[in-house]
Amino acid sequence: MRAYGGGVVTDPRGTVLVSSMASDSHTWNLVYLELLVDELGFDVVNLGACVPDELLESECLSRRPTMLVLSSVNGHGYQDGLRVIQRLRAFPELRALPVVIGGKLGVGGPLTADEIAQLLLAGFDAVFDDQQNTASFRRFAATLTAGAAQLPVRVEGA
Ligand code: B12
Repeated sequence: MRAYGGGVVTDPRGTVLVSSMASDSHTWNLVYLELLVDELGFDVVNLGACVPDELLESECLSRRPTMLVLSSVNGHGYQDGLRVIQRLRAFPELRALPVVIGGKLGVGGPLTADEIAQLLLAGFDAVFDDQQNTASFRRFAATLTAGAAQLPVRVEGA
């Protein structure tokens, strides 16, 4: 719950999950993102560092967040991200969930255009490699509506 100019609003823009992935133990990137997302008016649940894929999946399924923000800075974000997004998108309930990834995603400096395209093709809605400032992330977050990710999803074969 937070106060806005005299009024009190409960869960105004929904909950955003902020998380690292299994291989990454860095934490200040997550603290930074938690503050940034909070400033944008969302409630934030920060899952922390070295989050196993299974925990990420169960948290998304149980909390049904407005967005999942993945951060990685150890250089393995590209590989971790490809694996994680394919696992998440395999759940029909999570196919429409906005999922973004950012940080220092490759071991050789910024990702190539081809690598970014692979992440998008695998299911990410946006990729924020370190060359960008936060303006593009803020613009993306501004387009989100609480509950949008919970619209009914067509289950193939149903
Ligand atoms: C502190 C630190 C550590 C600490 C972490 C302690 C902790 N509790 O966090 C320790 C010593 C544990 C560590 C370990 C390692 N580290 Co380290 N570490 C750093 C260091 C010095 C600072 C990181 C930091 O806290 N920055 C402050 C936070 C606020 O900023 P940030 O992490 O840069 O994130 C910013 C952006 O990336 C962006 N961002 C991040 N995520 C996202 C997500 C979205 C959606 C958006 C929009 C933006 C965004 O926003 C943030 C603010 O601008 C950096 C070097 C540096 N000066 O940056 C190396 C660095 C990240 N580490 C590095 C490496 C290689 C490692 C190790 C692999 C070293 C090793 N051989 O063991 C291990 C990996 C451990 C693991 N399993 O992950 C490399 C990664 C290189 C790469 N990506 O190719 C770096 C860059 C050092 C370097 N120049 O080589 N590290």
